[in-house]
Amino acid sequence: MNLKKHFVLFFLLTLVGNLNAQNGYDLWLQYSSITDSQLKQQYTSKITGIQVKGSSATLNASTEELKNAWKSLFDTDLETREQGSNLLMLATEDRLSSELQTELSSDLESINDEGYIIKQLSIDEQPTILITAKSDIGVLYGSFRLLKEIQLHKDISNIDISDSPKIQKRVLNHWDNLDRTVERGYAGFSIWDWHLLPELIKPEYMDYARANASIGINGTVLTNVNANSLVLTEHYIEKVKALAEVFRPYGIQVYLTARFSAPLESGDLDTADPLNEEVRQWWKDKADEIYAEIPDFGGFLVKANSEGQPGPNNYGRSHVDGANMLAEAVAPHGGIVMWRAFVYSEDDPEDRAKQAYSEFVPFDGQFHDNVLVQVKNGAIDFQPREPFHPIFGAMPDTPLMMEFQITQEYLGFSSHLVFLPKMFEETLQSDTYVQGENSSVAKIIDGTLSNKKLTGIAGVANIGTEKNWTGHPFGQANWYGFGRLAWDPYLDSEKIAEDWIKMTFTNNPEFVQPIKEMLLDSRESVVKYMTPLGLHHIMDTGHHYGPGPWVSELSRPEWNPVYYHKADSEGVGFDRTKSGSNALAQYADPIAEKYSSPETTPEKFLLWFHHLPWDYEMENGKTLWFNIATTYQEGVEEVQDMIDTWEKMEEYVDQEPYEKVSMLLQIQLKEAKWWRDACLAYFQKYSNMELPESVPEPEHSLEYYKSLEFPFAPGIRPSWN
Ligand code: BDP
Repeated sequence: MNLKKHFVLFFLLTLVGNLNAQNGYDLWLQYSSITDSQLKQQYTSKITGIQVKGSSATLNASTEELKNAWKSLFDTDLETREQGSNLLMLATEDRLSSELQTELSSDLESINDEGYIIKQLSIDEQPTILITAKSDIGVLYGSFRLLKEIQLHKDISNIDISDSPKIQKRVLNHWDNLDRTVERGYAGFSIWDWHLLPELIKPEYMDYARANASIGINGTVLTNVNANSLVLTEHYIEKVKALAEVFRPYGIQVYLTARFSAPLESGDLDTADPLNEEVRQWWKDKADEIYAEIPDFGGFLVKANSEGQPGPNNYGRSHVDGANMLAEAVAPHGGIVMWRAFVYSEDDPEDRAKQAYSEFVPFDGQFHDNVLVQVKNGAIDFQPREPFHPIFGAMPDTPLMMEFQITQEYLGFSSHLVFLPKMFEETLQSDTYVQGENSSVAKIIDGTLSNKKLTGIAGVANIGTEKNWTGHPFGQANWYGFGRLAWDPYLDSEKIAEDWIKMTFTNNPEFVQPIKEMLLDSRESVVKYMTPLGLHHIMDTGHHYGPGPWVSELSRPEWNPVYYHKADSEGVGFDRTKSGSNALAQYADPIAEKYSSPETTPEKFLLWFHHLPWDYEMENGKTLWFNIATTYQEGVEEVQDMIDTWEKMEEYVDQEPYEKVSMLLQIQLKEAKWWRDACLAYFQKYSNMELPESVPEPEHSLEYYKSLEFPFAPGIRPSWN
């Protein structure tokens, strides 16, 4: 190639690289060029080439990742070499010499099948950095970890890291429909281009897999929980297979949602009764058919008898009957069933917060070994703040899988900057007290509290066809943070924030410090301007965009916000103590006891558990009304603080994300004010009290806020099947 051509190519490649950096496509895998000469010298002298023992698609993926990253970080090639000093060696444990295996025996014992060791050693008297593991996937995870250390500018001179995931099934749940709409999706359409699969394999599929593997996610449910049985037909299984093949080298298993009435809808049978032999056989045959094409298929996720979805109850059977039937179908192939506990009924007058517990807890111990019961973090529905779901801890003989929502259905869609790992951490670290102190939700999820073999965690994805995957550039942090917590549910959200900022933007402390604080505070701000002091589910109905505390006329009582706040001239809040629904009794002591009185209930959960008079005196000596109003106001002011912080950051960020975030923050401010004004205008009707001086009068009348309609708000349920 002549010099001129070479130059043009190089220029184009750099341009493409930069464009990706600017539009956010590369996520936290930016591999930004390390210009500090000392740092660069440290890395490039410690690692002068790569040696790979063995070969497999996963090892190739690891090598490719390292080589591409090297080029981008250091603008040099990481060449494959068979011998020499200062090599990076990739090898699974069985390919190590017996001396090395002995030397590393205690390290190797400390990791599990997906774990890894990264260690500076002398191999054949040559200084070497070794990445080893029990499996190829462990080596891939180790490769990403090494790259993370470099992206964080860590010293690797005496590197010695070993790590393993604490939870087995670390899964994204896509609520993606076959027509490519995404239920509760705010980042464009579904990335799965079903129509053009299996032939057209988009580069995004591989980059999706890389991104997930880099944070340890090892499963993806491709389809919406409000499922369409078509995905189980031969035509679609072929498409699913094509995706599975792209994901396989990255250790990602595919799962599908199973519509319970599929045997009926396929036209094969006239019932879906789980105790009917033909139905049981139908599912076995279906599982065999899928596994014949996709031998590492993960299994099924099921939403049954919930919000109109069909299920075993339609035939007078129980959730156990339904789940175990499917479990038997996938068991011979090593598959699992994730059976959701998100159930509540319009005909049941019982407090919605109690229903899932009442229905599922009696089934404890009755599910087959390959069933995980998937439970949302809170008992209502992915609210900005909820106490942990009381099922956690109440089913010690059943593996429970956590379900978080990464997509921001109830937290401002993709226009609000909210760092969710802070919220996930709050749930995971909550003490359930079911076996005395230190019985955290994390310990239930990772199986250590009651010795569970099968463990899992799911996050409802916020990914779509937007160039930067998540719409809001900071939405990426929520995907990233979910993955990190799925790997280690004890991780500090501050650490997650810091790593993400550095890998995505820059290591410059002038940027990292203020932005980290902004992220960590952002979750509390959204709680303040949407649902302070334990209020919940007062979003406008259907799309859940904006405030709608006045909505009262929907046919299902528990779909109306008035059901949840119960504001009247006497006061506000849901009495879940003995004098009310007694949902509190579903929690262990000392929670049940402590929260039974408003004085000893944490103020963040006050109106979740108590209906209190507007002039109830709070800890600060002011009335409840005063505190509601000033908290809304604080929320608004904190968004203004975020804007002030961001404005100082222009020099550290590329223009495109800088401007996008600036504009989105303005939307967030406008909507925070809307929340404050609409909610206070509404609640004031009942409190009949003046607004505190520090809180401005609502900009418009209550009638105005009530009249707003958003028929085309994104993410709305397009169809239920
Ligand atoms: C609710 C969503 C709805 C989901 C449901 C679920 O509004 O779109 O189908 O959760 O989790 O929050 O099944």
